[in-house]
Parts: sequence; C-alpha cells; structure tokens
Amino acid sequence: MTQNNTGIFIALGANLSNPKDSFSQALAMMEKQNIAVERKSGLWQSPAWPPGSDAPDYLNAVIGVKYEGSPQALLATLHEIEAALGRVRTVRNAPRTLDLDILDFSGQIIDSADLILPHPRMLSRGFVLFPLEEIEPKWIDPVHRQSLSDHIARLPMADVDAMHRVGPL
Ligand code: PH2
Ligand code: MG
Ligand code: MG
Repeated sequence: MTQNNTGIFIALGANLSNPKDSFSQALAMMEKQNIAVERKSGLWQSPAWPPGSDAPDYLNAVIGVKYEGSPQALLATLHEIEAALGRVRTVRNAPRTLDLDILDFSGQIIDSADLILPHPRMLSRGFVLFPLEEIEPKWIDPVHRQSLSDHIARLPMADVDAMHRVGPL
C-alpha cells in the first residue's frame, strides 16, 4: 500500500508586473498568517497555457507549507494575499499578478463549490508537475494514486520542452 500524502502544497503563478517580487512578498505575507513555508521549488518559466495566446510568459513555483487551519481557511488567506498584491479577477486564464492555488492538502479529496482538492487541473500541467517533483518527488495523486512520473510521462512533448528552470525562488 502506498503511503498517503501528508504535506500541503501550494502553486504560485504570475505573468504580470514583477512575478519574482510578487512571489517574495507573498511568501512573507504567508509567514505572517501562520502559513510556515518549509520547502520551495525553483522558479520555472513557460509560455501562458493554453498554447497560442499572446499573453506574457509565466513564472511558476511550488512550495510545501505547514498550516494548522482548514483547507477553506487556507484558501481564504491565499485569496487575501492575492488581492493585497494587486490581483484583479476578470476572466478565466486572464493574465495575473499573482495566482496562489492549493494543489494538495494532506491528500484530502474535496469537491465543493468553492474548493476542489486536489487541484483539478494540476495533473496535466507541466508548470505544476515539474516544480512539485523538485520538492516532493514521491508525491502520489490522491484520486488515481498515480505517481508524478506517471503524470509527467503523459504530458505532450511540447509542454515538456516549454518548461525552463530559471533560478531559485
Ligand atoms: N495559470 C493559468 C493559465 N495559464 N500558464 C502558465 N504557464 N502558468 C500558469 O500558472 C497558468 C497558465 C490559470 O491559473
Ligand atoms: Mg487560482
Ligand atoms: Mg491557477
């Protein structure tokens, strides 16, 4: 029997203003809200997904945190941080100064109107899978119980080629 995930993982993404600055400020704000950042992936650059848009490239990263509250409370705090750092919500996939998504909260499976866990699109996104692999290579997706390498192997080659690790977070 494979072990259950125990960690909490959050994806960071941005393609407007200064993504690197937004990420540093977001991490500092998390620490003040009792979200203890324990592990950090590198920074990964990739074209805006879906392919073919003329939106600026994204920077993405994944962090592992310790947090004592509920997934809903964590989500509310992440939304506050997004708003404080200038995110204006318009249409789906619109360019953003900061996107903070809960990927996995200790393997919990949640399907409610305001929160779906694990993150429903993470398994097909190279910009999530590659940074997550850096900090939690043994991660198992709680729904299908498949490994990260299984999911990465299913990515289109173009999505793999599009990913570039550009430095530390
Ligand atoms: N986020 C999106 C839409 N497209 N593309 C990349 N490369 N990285 C993202 O984080 C991203 C995206 C919506 O959240
Ligand atoms: Mg989001
Ligand atoms: Mg997102």
